[in-house]
Amino acid sequence: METRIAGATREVIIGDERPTVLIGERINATARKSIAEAARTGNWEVVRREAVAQVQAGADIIDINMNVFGADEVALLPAAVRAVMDAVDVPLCLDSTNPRALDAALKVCKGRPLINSVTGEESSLKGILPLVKQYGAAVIGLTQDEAGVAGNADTRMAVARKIIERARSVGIPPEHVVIDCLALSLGADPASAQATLEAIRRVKADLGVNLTLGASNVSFGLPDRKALDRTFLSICMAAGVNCPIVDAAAVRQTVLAADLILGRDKRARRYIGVYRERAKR
Ligand code: THG
Repeated sequence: METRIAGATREVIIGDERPTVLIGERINATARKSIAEAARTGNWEVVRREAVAQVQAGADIIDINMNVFGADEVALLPAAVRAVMDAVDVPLCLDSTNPRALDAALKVCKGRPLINSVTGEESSLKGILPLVKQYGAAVIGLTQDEAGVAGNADTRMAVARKIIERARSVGIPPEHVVIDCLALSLGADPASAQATLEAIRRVKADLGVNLTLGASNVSFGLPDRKALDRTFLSICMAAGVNCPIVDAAAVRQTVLAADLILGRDKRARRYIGVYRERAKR
């Protein structure tokens, strides 16, 4: 199955036979103080620079999260979209659960973005899917619902299936739905990574859709986070994740290596190409 995402001039195709697509996570006002501060003060130069740096580091799509406590996301999200589109031409991933903020951002966003995200909750399905349909966008479906983050692989599968079916019922094809099986902190529950992996394998085998993951969630509260993140990401890629949400600079080498090992980099073209580029600098 292939998911086509597009920016103003550039298309990105997500698919199992293809190199892994990296969604750059660093323009996130919820997770990063420097971005929250830039958003609050309207310092969009910081956001533009972060977009350029991520694309140079290998990000294929740029995630934008403008959910700052006490600020107006309906104004900030479209402003950030404009800033990022000024700086780079890659497709965007609009990271918001607020339908009004998404609608305002979709109005100014060029190409076919990814909306991040919808869940299995009724209110989310009703609020988000009509926007996905109206703008011809693609959407990330999180495997969580009214009962919370779905615990085992069975319940996560059921939520994924529900989101895909509901999307289909309003005219959104399965290739426009990318599922996130949700990584949780290994520190909080040592069994959580295996539950995520099992869900990834099941969703891939039974539903065949493309899969994203915010893989760095596994390392919260643990030492040597980078090693844990990289190792977990590689294992998730082998299980079926093909468009993770990541710090591109931190994981690029791991992803290039894993793609080569997993047969997603024919004749090692990308692996060797990136090495040659680096050697020139
Ligand atoms: N799934 C989906 N979307 C997501 C997530 C997911 N979006 C948000 C998040 N999870 C992924 N994005 C980020 C962005 C930034 C950071 C982590 C995840 C980050 N974290 C630093 C840390 O954890 O140490 C914060 C420190 C700082 O201020 O720099 O940077 O799972 N679909």
